[in-house]
Amino acid sequence: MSIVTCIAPVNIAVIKYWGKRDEQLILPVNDSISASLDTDQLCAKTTIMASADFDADRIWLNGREESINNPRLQNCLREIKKRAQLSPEMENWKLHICSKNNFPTAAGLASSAAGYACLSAALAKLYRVEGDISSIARCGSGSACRSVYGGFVRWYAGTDPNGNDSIAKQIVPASHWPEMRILILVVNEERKKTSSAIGMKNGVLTSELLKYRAEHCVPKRVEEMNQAIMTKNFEKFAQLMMKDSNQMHAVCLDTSPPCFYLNDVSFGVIDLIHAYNEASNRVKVGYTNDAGPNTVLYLLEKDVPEVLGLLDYYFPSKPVDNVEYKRGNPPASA
Ligand code: 2P0
Repeated sequence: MSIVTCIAPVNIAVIKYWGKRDEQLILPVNDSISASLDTDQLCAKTTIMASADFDADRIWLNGREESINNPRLQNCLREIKKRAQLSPEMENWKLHICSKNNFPTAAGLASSAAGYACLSAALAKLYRVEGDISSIARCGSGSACRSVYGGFVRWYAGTDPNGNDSIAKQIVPASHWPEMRILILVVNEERKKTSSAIGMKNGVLTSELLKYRAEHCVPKRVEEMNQAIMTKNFEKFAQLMMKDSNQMHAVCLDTSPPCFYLNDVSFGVIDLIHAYNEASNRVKVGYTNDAGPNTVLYLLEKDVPEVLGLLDYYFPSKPVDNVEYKRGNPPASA
């Protein structure tokens, strides 16, 4: 029997992926950029056992058996086998796949990104596939291709209809900007009403703003963000991130039917951050929202105590099931 284990990080986009140019191949309409969180805090862990003695392929997610016929999972398996030099032994393998997240579902983080990145890395190790595996992770979930790398990562949309150039590359490792901190504010633990896949699909079909954003806004913004990261220009970084997050949610409103991911608390946090930055006469904190109400803050380590105090004053927290609450100790660092 062959056994491999891998871990992969959660990533939080600072320039958002929103919209596919090809639903089947999971090819995006625009480039995106994210930071991967430290894997010692938030990650997916996947173990794969391969043996000719198993009766069938099987998969367990967080201890529960799921269908192995999930089309996205099958896409990853097919892609890896296409790239592998299959030995006669490998040809006969059946796989038992166990994947676990070390973060609570209550944190509202997309588990599919870390999960599919991890699955792809583990499959690559098992089948001895070398080279970039971000395109394999992408076949599972678009944002998963960014979780293949640590630090700041850019997913290039590419132009090839087959998606050969739609891959992720690391911009810089986390060590480039060690002062960067990420706070995840758990506003609501409920599952979102509209999945991001449906929200994006409806957006591509109905939103003119989505098309405008992809063609006229993101290409320039993504270059500026790249530069802000390279030069560690926090103010520029935060401004671009906030603008891009708000534009993604404007696209969601411009979609028919519209998708509402933010709630009153998310808007309250956004208002507070703008008021705080204005009172500070500089941009000390940036925020971003994915397809849900939980707001993610990016800030520098030296500003963490003050910002936590501010949040505690305006949004006194109540204990959340399963969430380890670390006051004065940021939950994640890039
Ligand atoms: C992102 N999101 O860039 C954006 C911002 C959510 C908001 O990528 O259909 O789960 O699997 O490709 O990757 C969530 O979308 O969608 C996402 P699929 P995915 O992080």
